[in-house]
Amino acid sequence: MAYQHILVTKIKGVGRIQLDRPDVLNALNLALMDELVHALNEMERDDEVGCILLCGNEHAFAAGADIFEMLDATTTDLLVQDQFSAWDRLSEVKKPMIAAVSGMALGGGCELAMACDLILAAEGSSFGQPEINLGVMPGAGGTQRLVRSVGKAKAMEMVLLGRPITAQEAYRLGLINEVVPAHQLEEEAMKWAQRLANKAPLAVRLAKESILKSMESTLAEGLDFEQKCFYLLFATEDQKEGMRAFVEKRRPHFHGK
Ligand code: CO8
Repeated sequence: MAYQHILVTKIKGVGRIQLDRPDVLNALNLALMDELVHALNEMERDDEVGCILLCGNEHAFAAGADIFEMLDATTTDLLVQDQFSAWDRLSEVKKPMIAAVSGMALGGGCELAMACDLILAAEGSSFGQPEINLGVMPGAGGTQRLVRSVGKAKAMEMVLLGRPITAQEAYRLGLINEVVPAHQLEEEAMKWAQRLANKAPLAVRLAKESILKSMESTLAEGLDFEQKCFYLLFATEDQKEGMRAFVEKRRPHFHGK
């Protein structure tokens, strides 16, 4: 597939997807979301990709869903277009995903970052859910994932008042993992991604699944799931390799088996 709204590259085990609609601050239109899902599906199937890195440009990660596309949409249009199936697919990605945010991550942009597993942000970037100012509300996780990260009070402030927060504030609140100088974002995000890509893929996959499970289960159910995943990993060659490498005092070489 020839992509028009994203740039896709593969660098040392990292599948990098750059949102590329710079003229509209990477507004997420239907075509871009389709391409994103297509690229993610390809990367899920690609054994050489151990981690997916999602980024925008220096001015914007993404300024939200494309308002021009939604302006005249009816409820029926939205139902027929089934836009949220693309977003649902994002939540199902098994490989780890890192968002590298520079500039604005607003509305669907903030929701896209939150659908990733780790978020690194450049100094000066901002996160927000301004949909209320358009007479609507977040629709792709902004009232659900956000509250789980920043708590009810701040989520209410961000969603009801549409007030964005800075990267530093997002870091203090636990929404993101690290704030770095803007000129170091790409390098730092790639370092994190490559580090992740070198871990045992099946252990990463099940650990990710287990952490996400905790958001939707009771503690007892979550602990049960975690234990089953732990047992499962003892069926992998990577478990033997990881522990053997430790006792032999050498670096492990994982193969995802
Ligand atoms: N959609 C379409 N175009 C956009 C968007 C957008 N979300 N944001 C910016 N643009 C365009 C502008 O129209 C402008 O285009 P042009 O140059 O042709 O006039 C260009 O990008 C640059 O924007 P500005 O001139 O406005 O740049 P500023 O630096 O002055 O302002 C802002 C930047 C503050 C980000 C401003 O552009 C803005 O407020 N944008 C809208 C942000 C917003 O409200 N986002 C939420 C959108 S709704 C949403 O995300 C719902 C998600 C639900 C899930 C989706 C599934 C359906």
